[in-house]
Amino acid sequence: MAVGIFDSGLGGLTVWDAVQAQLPDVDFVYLADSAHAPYGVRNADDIYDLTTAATQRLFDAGCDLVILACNTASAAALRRMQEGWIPSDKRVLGVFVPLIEAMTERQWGDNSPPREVDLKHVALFATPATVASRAFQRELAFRAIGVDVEAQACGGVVDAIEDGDFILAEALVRSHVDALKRKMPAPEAAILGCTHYPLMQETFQDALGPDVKVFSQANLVAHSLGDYLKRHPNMLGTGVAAFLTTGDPKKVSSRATQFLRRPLTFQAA
Ligand code: DGN
Repeated sequence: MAVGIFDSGLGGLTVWDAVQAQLPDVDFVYLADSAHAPYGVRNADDIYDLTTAATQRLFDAGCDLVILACNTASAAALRRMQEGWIPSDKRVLGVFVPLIEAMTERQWGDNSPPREVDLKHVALFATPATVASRAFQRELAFRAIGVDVEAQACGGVVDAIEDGDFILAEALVRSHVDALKRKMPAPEAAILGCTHYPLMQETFQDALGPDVKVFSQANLVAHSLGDYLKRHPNMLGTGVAAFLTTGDPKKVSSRATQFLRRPLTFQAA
């Protein structure tokens, strides 16, 4: 049994990278829906249709557990998928829960009423679709009260990263951080609410300043999956990974190799 990891493009590789480093005995199938990326500028129905199709592809590839390693898909599609689309013998997890658990220092299964947390001023950096969905704020409100979340839609950053143009990506990140600071001058913490952004984490931290705690999802998701697998040891395999794309495998392999700075070979999905 393999764990499926899905993203519209290459951003989910930051999650896969952290997960496989912490869990070397798990088999993975990674699917990049490169033919339809980026999702961040699409409407919610479109994102739902693409995300269910990609998840089904991962079920068909033998994955009983699929991680939507994409905030845009988690925000626009996961709740709707959980309302009856997911077969009872499969699990689909998003990337918000581990982040909110870390921010609020409480487990998801803890269903006590929302309570005050230490963080009061939080910046959220994400794609336009994730920001428009307000899904992060909605999920956070189930757990915490009194947190002021200021969201900044970071248009263009995913495209620049997917194109391998890190000079443009850095300039865009700095201008989005400046725009955020005009709305919230002194955030205590910042959330990188897009799985592409860990690749720009140093730039975010530098532009925000050393006192801002930056939460990035890759390690948090890995930690949370590790906990899950401790409870489901039957899901352990031999550490094999396959990489699929709906785009051009040659082009995607070369971008992915540049992205993670080690050779990765994608096949047609
Ligand atoms: N990595 C995706 C996310 O976390 O939202 C990017 C989505 C996109 O396609 N723009």
